[in-house]
Amino acid sequence: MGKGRRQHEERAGRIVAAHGRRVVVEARDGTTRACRLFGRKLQVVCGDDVQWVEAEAEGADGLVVSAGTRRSELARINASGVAEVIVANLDQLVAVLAPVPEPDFELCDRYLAAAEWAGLDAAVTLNKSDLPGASDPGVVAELDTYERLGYPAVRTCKRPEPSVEPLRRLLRDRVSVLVGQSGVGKSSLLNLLVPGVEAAVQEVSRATEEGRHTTTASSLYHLPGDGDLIDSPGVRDFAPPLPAPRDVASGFREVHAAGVGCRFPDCRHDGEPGCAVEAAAAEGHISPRRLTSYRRLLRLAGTMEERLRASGRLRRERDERFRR
Ligand SMILES: Nc1nc2c(ncn2[C@@H]2O[C@H](COP(=O)(O)OP(=O)(O)OP(=O)(O)O)[C@@H](O)[C@H]2O)c(=O)[nH]1
Ligand SMILES: [Zn+2]
Repeated sequence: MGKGRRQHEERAGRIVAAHGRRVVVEARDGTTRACRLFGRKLQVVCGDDVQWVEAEAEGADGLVVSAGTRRSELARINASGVAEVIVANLDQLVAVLAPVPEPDFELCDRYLAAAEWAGLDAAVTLNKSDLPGASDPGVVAELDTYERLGYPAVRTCKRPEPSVEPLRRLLRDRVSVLVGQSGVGKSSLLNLLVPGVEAAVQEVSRATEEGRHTTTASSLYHLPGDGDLIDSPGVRDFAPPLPAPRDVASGFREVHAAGVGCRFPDCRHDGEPGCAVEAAAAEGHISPRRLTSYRRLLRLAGTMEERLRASGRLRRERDERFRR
């Protein structure tokens, strides 16, 4: 600490690891401290900008005293079925697909929609590009569809020679997460992108006092060059909360764009007369598979809304959050 600096001077920092109320703060000078949160009301997640002070607190070296306004939030549905924010100040979501396990494009659509609802950039990577299934015409066609919608689509693999450069370029200068179904190779990609990540994970476990083999903390890793990756078991294959049915379309770029031409302003693009989305699909401008994905999510959102209404939990705030 500099000479004459007051012990309790507030300093700016960023949450680079969080496990409940045990966090690691990175100060502006790049040094990190295990910290606790001041007061019961304060809640932070990985990626939050915070103010902190040096202080001995429950074995930690500092106290986080306040959190700044977030430019974005990524939420998931937790085990109790409630939406909770898991990452703050994210720029980009990268959906990871692979030929094996069989690619779940509907899940990929849902992640891309979650990115749209949260106001994030999104991209797709087909990992395990060394496997023959990576050039399957069906897979190639789906990647083309994503590219035409404006989502960058790259290919990566860890074998026979690691190839992650195209993905690295996408991650430059941004804070990103890698998401996707189990087994597509997210951990393998993280290991290739962040040298020494295993040591970093152990360091976080120590700082947040987790068991070494039960790491559930989320962590922010700096990429060589510029850019950051946030990773945690709760983020990798998170279930994105759904907005109210009328807002689902804003998660599908092509449906949202075509929807301005529908006869009814509140058209849900689900069989209504004069639906411009239906017409665009019939003319081949919208992928039938994407439209099916949209409609499945629309129905799911309807079911969720009814369930929430029945339990009296439907709140206006939730609707506001997804409105664009
Ligand atoms: N052929 C091939 N196999 C890969 C590649 N990347 C990962 N794998 C294999 O795929 C399997 C799953 O990889 P992981 O990195 O554990 O996948 P994950 O997405 O992190 O899986 P979860 O931890 O279950 O979420 C492992 O057996 C890897 O060795 C690749 O580029 N090519
Ligand atoms: Zn319509």
